[in-house]
Amino acid sequence: MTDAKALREAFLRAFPGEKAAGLIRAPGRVNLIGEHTDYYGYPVLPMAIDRELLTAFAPTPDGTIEIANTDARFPRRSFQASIPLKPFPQGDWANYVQAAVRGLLQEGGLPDPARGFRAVYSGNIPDSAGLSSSSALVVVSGLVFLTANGTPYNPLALADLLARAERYVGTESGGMDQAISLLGQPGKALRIDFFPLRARPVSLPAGYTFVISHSLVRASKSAAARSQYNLRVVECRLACALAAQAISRTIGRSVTAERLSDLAPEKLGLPAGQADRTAQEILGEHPWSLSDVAAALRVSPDEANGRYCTLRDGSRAPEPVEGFKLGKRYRHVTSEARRVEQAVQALEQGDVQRFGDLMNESHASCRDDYEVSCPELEALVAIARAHGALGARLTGAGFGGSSVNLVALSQTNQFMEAMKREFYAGRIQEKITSEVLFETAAAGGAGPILVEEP
Ligand code: NG1
Repeated sequence: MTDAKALREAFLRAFPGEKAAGLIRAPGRVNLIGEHTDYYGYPVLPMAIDRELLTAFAPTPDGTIEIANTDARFPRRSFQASIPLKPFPQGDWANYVQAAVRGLLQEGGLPDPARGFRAVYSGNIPDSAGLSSSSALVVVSGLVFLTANGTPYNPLALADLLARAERYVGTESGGMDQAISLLGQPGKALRIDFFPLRARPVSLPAGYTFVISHSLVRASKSAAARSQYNLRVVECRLACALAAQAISRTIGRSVTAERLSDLAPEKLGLPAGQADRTAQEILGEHPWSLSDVAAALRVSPDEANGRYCTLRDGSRAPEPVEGFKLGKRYRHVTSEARRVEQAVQALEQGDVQRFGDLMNESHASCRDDYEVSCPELEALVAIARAHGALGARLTGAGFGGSSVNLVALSQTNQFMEAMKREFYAGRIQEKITSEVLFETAAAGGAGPILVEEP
């Protein structure tokens, strides 16, 4: 249910005698290209989608935050708009609301304690699908909290703040999702750059559409997918330290790099390819143990563990049995960053086939070098390409979730039928719904959709 009238009624049922003061929406997103690049400071190219999370809310003067959801899987919760906030058990939906509230109390200039709110949430973004339902929840909650306190905001600064805020939930994520949810533009993708956050609209080709298809493997950020995601972040921190050391040696001056994008040739003032070759040479193709990395960096394994493997919550990412695959991870991130540049160029030149080819190359790199695909996603992209998709790739963090397919508008129906027949029919008994297979259009960013008299 994302109908505004129905949501106002749901608010009345959840909070009898009270009337919603306003409605706010935040869209999900699909990332077209630039996967696992945001947390290293490299660009991404997502678009906001016409699936959204909607909330009806009213401020509370006493700082109480009380939230309900029209989806029965998400139980009613309440807490106070004041630090410290006691988190709910891991995986609880209210933790995402708390993340926004905590972020704004700590960095957003809101008084502590602040005014709270009562809110009913309702949405149609499939969850655990790589479509950022979690960030839509953080963004919409942040906007409700700001509105309840009458605090104005700058969307770019807010996107930055909410990206940091969402990390409280436990993923060492980048800033793509919150930015696109807040800044999305109808009919456009956004090229988003980080450190500092910037966004530039890129027109999408007329006569084509994006179809999203779920692999039926849930990519839940509260489970195994989260530790895999965090492990990739750690691997790239290790790759970055080793590469910076090797590049410093080669060019005879010390290079400090906080993230892989600090080693981009234009930042180092080096000819294209030189730093990359040095990095690739030191990282090699072999897996690394933590003690190998520590020895190469001339620090103790304990120090390397503390410095590079520590996650935001203070825990340490465990060393994988098969070792850290640093060369492969580095190659994915740097080649994907180049593909984003080329993809933007292709779109600007109206070269749709080139854009599709880059989507396919991105998928191969996510599968072979970053190792975030799975058999179901492989089956999906193969079927998609065999039935007319110009480009088909996993989208979002991977490990399940969805793929995104670039399809000519004239072939959409045929394409969807083929996907139903060849992928879904053998896997789901019930009706194949628009939860798992749907065409989407680029939507506008989050904001109020209606303000009623309080
Ligand atoms: P998903 O899991 O698709 O919402 C995650 C990260 C992004 C980005 C992508 C991979 C969160 C909230 N978001 O997106 O920042 O790193 O993976 O490109 O974890």
